[in-house]
Amino acid sequence: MKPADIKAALQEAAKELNIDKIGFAAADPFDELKERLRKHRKAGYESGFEEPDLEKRTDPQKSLPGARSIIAIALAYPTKMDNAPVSKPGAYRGVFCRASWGEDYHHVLKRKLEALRRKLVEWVPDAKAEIMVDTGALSDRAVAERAGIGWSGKNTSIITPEFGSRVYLGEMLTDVYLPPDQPIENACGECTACLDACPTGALVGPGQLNSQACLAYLTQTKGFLAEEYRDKLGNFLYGFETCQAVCPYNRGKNFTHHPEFQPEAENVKPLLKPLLHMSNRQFRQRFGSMAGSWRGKKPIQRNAIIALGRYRDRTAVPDLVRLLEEDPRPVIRGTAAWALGRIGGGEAAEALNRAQEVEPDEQVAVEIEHAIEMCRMRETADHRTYREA
Ligand code: B12
Ligand code: SF4
Repeated sequence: MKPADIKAALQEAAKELNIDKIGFAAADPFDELKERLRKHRKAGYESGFEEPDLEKRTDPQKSLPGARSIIAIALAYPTKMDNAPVSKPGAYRGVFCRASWGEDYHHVLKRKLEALRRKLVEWVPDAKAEIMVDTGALSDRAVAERAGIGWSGKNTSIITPEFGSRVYLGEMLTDVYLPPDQPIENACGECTACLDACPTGALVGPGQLNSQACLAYLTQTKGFLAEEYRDKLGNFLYGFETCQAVCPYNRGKNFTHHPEFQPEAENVKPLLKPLLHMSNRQFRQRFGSMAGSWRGKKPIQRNAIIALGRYRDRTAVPDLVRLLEEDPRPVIRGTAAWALGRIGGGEAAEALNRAQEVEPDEQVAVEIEHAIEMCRMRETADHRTYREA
């Protein structure tokens, strides 16, 4: 088969496989990206989740010697949920970002790419191919950009004219030559909605993200969340969305044609309190098939505690006291102390005072001290309001 015919056949196969976009790029080195990545690293903007070897990140030959083409795909995911459960006092809920709705996208995209690989091998029996979705060495966005899937937005996401930026990306490197597509023009124009809306200023410039300040990243860390970010997290348990939510290219978009990405409402918007005492097994059973489970239960529980503190949910005090007194993980005890300080009241204050006597961990002890101070300030404020009323 001629290269153009193989390409056309792959495009046809992609339609049958319910792949929303397919694009083709040359497997040349990503020299411009390499320079950007160097600067990104030097500035301390990396998240640590990226492939560390910049040669591997930018030279497809390192992943597949002899690579000539890259086949890039994109799948759109939904943004709206039918019958979303409502968060209410005493029964507050957290949320997983939309990129974690339904089945883990890594599996879904890999299955589609495997099916494309099987087709390719039918037509070119000795074809070599290497599939990547998120965890591969290459920058999925740089590949998608070169293959004409979308442009690289000021929020750093790939934006497709048809589906906006709520698309997952994946690619297949191959040693088969396939005629490349052209990149599409950047259509952000004068808009700066994402830069203006980012609550932490993590978007330090158009297309440049300081991951260390990005709430999407911070929801995934396992240590203490710096206090300055706790109020900005809202009720997010995993990932964050503001720079996508405000983008005009996402307005009104909701694609529901991939049954795999349909969310299980109770799992993507779970009640917060029951999350606090889950065993590892319960966590895996309930959340294990979602992309948002990859860092384990600790960050999710820490974020749930923060959300309860922010909601000032008094009904959560007994659960938080139990964590403060019994949980073996300092991050969980310390964050529970913060939440108790936020909620305040006699029961919280007494538990904090008791914990102060016995807490062995230095960082947790500092959190407890701050929390006691918060309780005092709250009490004084409440008294003042009472006297003035
Ligand atoms: C590390 C990582 C993160 C980190 C860092 C993100 C970042 N912007 O760098 C954190 C944890 C914060 C994160 C968050 C999210 N992520 Co993420 N993440 C990745 C991962 C594994 C590597 C990205 C990376 O290397 N970043 C370093 C930067 C420098 O490289 P890059 O983003 O690839 O580079 C592009 C642009 O940033 C731009 N660029 C870079 N430097 C510069 C400099 C200038 C001057 C300019 C103009 C442009 C520019 O050019 C590159 C080509 O487009 C990729 C998967 C992969 N293997 O590529 C997924 C990936 C980027 N993530 C994805 C998703 C869905 C998300 C979230 C939406 C999830 C969520 N809701 O929380 C958020 C979005 C936050 C955001 N604005 O990026 C998708 C993006 C899909 C899309 N449409 O773009 C990817 C591709 C996974 C996938 N296969 O679908 N992610
Ligand atoms: S919000 Fe505006 S500037 Fe940001 S990515 Fe979307 S169109 Fe581009």
